[in-house]
Amino acid sequence: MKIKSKVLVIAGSDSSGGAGVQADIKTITALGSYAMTAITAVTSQNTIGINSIIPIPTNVISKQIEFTSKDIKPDAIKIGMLHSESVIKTVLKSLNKINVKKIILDPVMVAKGGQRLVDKKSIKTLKKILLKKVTLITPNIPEAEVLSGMTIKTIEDMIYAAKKINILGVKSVLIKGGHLETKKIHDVFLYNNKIKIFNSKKIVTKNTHGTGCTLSSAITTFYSCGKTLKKSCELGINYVNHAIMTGPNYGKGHGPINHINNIEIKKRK
Ligand code: PXL
Repeated sequence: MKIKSKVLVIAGSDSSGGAGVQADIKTITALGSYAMTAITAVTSQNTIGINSIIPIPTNVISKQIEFTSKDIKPDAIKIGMLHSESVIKTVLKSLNKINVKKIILDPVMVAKGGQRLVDKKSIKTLKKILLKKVTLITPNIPEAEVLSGMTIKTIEDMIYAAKKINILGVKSVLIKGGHLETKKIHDVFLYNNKIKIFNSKKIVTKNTHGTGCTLSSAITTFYSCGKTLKKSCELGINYVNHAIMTGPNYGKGHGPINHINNIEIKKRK
């Protein structure tokens, strides 16, 4: 199989392999592209919870981004866990040096088990300086509430919040509706002042660890290959839904999803 594109991931490591950089590499690889990484922090965790988070020094983060990209230029960048203000500032500085246009940000705030992955100050900084650099942001409902400063209970609220986040300077917004108590899942996509709602079946399972990381990586990969952002979101959502449906049911807590579902689907044909 020929490699279709190159994607740089700036994110944290998840030792359990279901989320973070591990989910990103698996997703990008399963979708036929080449993954590179800049690790921001190392977490020790399993499907039940997080044991520790060790930050990587900011000069090491910038070296990973700049030294790698100088040699192999990424077609797109996916950003995940940025746990502190200094990390956000460092990442922005490096992004300004490498001139890559397609940047997707998953504004990671808390893990599935409820533990905080970033400090409070960093969210303010992310809103203030990083969003202007970003092509698409992919918050879930709690993250969209923090970013927009409003409570979200309905699809109309999601649309209003997307508009509020758009005004902060980010070009497009995909708010994931999985946390709302609706029959189906509705993901709200705002781009060029237009709204598109993606509807999916709700899959009842506790095994959803890493869905956010996986979705943003899948979207970045499709987008890096030249698909439109709207099509990339549609294909990314589809990929994650299949990954949830075929999850391996590992661990005693929130287990991982099946990143190689794409390969499986092709084999069956
Ligand atoms: O899913 C959010 C997330 C992102 N990044 C890292 C994580 C997690 C959740 O556990 O560990 C490194």
